[in-house]
Amino acid sequence: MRYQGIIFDLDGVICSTDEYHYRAWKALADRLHVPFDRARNNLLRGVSRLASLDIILEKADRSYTKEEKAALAEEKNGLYRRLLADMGPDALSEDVSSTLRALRETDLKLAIGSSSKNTPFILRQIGLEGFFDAVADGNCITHSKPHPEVFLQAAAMLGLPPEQCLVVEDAHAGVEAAAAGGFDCAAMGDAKDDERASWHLNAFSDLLACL
Ligand code: B16
Ligand code: MG
Repeated sequence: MRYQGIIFDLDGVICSTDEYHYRAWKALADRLHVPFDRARNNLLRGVSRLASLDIILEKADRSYTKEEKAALAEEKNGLYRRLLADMGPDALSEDVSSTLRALRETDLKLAIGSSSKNTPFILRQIGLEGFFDAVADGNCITHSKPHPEVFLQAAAMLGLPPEQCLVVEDAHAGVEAAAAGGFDCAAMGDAKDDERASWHLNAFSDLLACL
């Protein structure tokens, strides 16, 4: 096999929680009368919660204090977690579920590398708690994507050097992070055509052909 390990982004790769992020940010932006649409939402993929809020507030007609921003980020997270609470194992597509099962049958080590602080909650909701060999997420990093920290941590937890791991990403910030860390990247979704990626996936299961 070409790789010894795979590091998966979570939102937009394993599950479609990217849609819930959009709905929660949209509700907040509407309340603040700040223009926000799906194109702008794509700028937030892989970016931390507070950095995402800063991008949204670039279109605001006034400035916000640090305290106000903290409260707004908390408000969005409350909306988002309410959507997550209604999500169950059926949120995992058949394509993702069967591919993960096939990968688990190989010797490959599997990890999550996500900017999200909600990663443990999401993995529990979709029935993948304990499935991965390592989970690096927003709770254990100081620099969010496009910084490579989360992927470097995941690789270290797997005991593998970056060049032996493949990162799977749906965000341009994530593809950039993978490249900065010395990882090969398989890009899908919004980032599918990113030229910094080694592989371009139309479907999650296309991953099996990259190994
Ligand atoms: P949270 P990923 C990222 O997850 C999302 O793509 C991004 O939209 C979000 O702002 C970030 O997590 C932080 O999420 O507010 O739950 O801590 O794509 O890196 O799995
Ligand atoms: Mg993502």
